[in-house]
Amino acid sequence: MPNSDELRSAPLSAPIELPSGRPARIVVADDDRLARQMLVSILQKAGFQVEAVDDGQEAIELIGRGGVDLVLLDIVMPRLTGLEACRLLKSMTSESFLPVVLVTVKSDTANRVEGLKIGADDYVCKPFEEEELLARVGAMLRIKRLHDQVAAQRAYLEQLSIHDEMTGLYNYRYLFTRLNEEFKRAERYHEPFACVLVDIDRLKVMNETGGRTLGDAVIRRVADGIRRSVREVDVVARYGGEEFLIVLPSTHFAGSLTVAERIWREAAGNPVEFGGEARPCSVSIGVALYPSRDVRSKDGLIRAAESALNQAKREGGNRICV
Ligand code: GH3
Ligand code: MG
Ligand code: MG
Ligand code: MG
Repeated sequence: MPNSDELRSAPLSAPIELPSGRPARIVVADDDRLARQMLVSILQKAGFQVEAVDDGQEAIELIGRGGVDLVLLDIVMPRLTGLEACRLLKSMTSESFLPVVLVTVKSDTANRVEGLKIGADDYVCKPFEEEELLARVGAMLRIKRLHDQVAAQRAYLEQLSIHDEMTGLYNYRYLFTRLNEEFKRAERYHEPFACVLVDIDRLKVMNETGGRTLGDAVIRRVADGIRRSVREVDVVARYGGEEFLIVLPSTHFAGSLTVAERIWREAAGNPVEFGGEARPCSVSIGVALYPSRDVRSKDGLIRAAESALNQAKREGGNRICV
C-alpha cells in the first residue's frame, strides 16, 4: 500500500474524460476565497476544466447554461446556500445525472445528512485532503459516465423502436400513435387534417428486372422525395413494403393536394440509375381529409385514403386521386 506521501508525489492519472473525449467540466461554488482557490487549483492540476463562483445562485445560473458534469457546493454561502442550490439542481436535472458533491466542515453532521437526503450524491469534509477530493470526484464522474452511456443507449433504442430501418422514416406502430394524437387534437381545436397514402407503381417489375437491390433503391429514393416534400410537423411513415402514409396536421384540402403533387413530382423527377440506365419511377397517391363527408373516424380516414389510392391505380397509376 503506498503511503500518503507517495500518493501525493505520484503522477496524477489522466484527467477523467467523458465519452465525447472532452475533459470533465466542474463548477465550484464557495464563498470562501481561499477554499475556492484551493479547490480550483487542485482540480485544474488534475486536468479538469473548472469554473468557480462564490454563491449558490451564480452556480445555478452557470449550470443552467448546460455542459456541466459535476458541482462542488459549499454549504454555508450568502443568497442561496449549498443545500438550497442542491435541491434546485436536483429538480432541474431530473432527466440527466449531474453529480452534486457538498463541501462542508467536519462537524456539520446534520448538514451532511440533510444534504444527502435532499439529493446530494457525496460530500467532502473541510479541510479536505487533495487525494480524497480527487478520488471522490473521480468516483462521481465514473457513475455519471455510466449513467450517460445508459441514457444514450436508451435514446438510441427509443429511436430504433419508432423508425423503419431501411428508409429512416417512422414505422407503422409510431404512425398509429401519432394518428390517434392528431385525432384528439383535431377534435379539440376543430382543425381539419389530411392523410396522404403513397404507393410505388409496378415495383414488382423493378424487382424482377433489377432484383431486390433495385427495388430497395427505388423505395429509398421515393422515401427521400417524400421527406423533402413535407413540413417538419408532418408525420411520414413507411406504411407497408412500398407504401407510405403521411399525416398532415392542421391541413385543409388545398394544402394536402399541394403536398401530394410535390411528392408525385419528386418521384417522377428522380429516376434511379441501374445498369447504366435511368429507371423512371412513379407513384400513385390517395388523399383523404378529416373531417369530410364520408370520414368521421380514424378507420374511416384510412379507408378513404385507401379507396382514393385504389382508384388512382384503376385509372392506370402515376396519378393523384381524392
Ligand atoms: P402497383 O403498380 O399495382 O402498385 O404494382 P406493384 O408491383 O408495385 O404492387 P403490389 O402491391 O402488387 O406489390 C408490391 C411489391 O412491392 C411486391 C413486393 O415484392 C414489393 N416490395 C414490398 N416491400 C419491398 C421491399 O422492402 N423491397 C423491395 N425490393 N420490394 C418490396
Ligand atoms: Mg461558505
Ligand atoms: Mg402496394
Ligand atoms: Mg405498388
